Amino acid sequence: MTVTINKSSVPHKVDFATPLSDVICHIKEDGAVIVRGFMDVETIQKLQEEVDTAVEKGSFGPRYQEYNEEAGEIPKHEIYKRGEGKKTKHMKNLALTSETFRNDVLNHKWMHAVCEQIYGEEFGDYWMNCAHILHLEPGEKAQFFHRDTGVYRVSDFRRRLNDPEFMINFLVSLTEFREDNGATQLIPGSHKWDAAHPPTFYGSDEAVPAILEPGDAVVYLGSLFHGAGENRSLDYRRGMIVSMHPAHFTPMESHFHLPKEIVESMTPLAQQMVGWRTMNNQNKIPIWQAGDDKIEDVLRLQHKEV
Ligand code: AKG
Repeated sequence: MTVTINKSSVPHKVDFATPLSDVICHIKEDGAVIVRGFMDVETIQKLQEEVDTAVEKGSFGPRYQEYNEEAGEIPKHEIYKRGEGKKTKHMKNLALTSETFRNDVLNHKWMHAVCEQIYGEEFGDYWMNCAHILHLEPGEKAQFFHRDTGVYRVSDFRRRLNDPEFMINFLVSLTEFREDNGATQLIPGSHKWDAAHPPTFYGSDEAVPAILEPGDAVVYLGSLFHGAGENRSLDYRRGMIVSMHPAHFTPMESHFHLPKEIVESMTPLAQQMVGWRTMNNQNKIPIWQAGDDKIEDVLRLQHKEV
């Protein structure tokens, strides 16, 4: 199904005074909304200072460039095949790196009010799927259009128009987002499309850039086709995405509380069963990672020999 959109009016722009019911209507109808002043400029400045060194040190492009292609190690899914460009850095580990992220972002009242509306009735609690800094250097090409929910096969079984949403993303601008510096391109209404792929992977007449001042945010559904734009400017473009999904996608029992020495007496398979190891989805996309690394590597986890 395709939906005709008046490009001049979407995504709608709202602020904290806009009734939440209107905000939710825009998100459900268009798949996205822009909120002005999601964070104030001083807080954005502080966040920038906290993450700057880590972004500087971070590597460009997707991590799978380090994998052995001949051994079939490269994730096959479109998101990873086309993934991040060579002039893009996605910096993870925000809860470790940034006090502002821990204190301000994760407690953001409006963000939680939106999540509560999207998930509360259908799923109960929700939690963070991931959060990254999205940094584009000058000269970066446009990213391909994709759905962030593509990581999870189960999202293909949702009936697009009726079923509850599995992911909502808050992409906050840390610099200006302009048409010429790689503002995220969104295809409004595409969360309702049945297609698993966009009609074209790059460039679309139906796409609109999310133009943002530092501190604004574009809130979009994980099922909306979107991609970073081309950065034709002389400066970097930087944003921060916070992705939320239902707590439903979680085992009933957690094993964080197990003493490490008990976990280390277990086989790798048994460790994985209690959530102490990073896993892969069917396309070898790593899930349940520690930043960009495997949990077992970061924890230097020993295991029982098999
Ligand atoms: C992604 O990497 O999945 C994105 O959608 C990035 C969007 C952006 O950086 O504007």
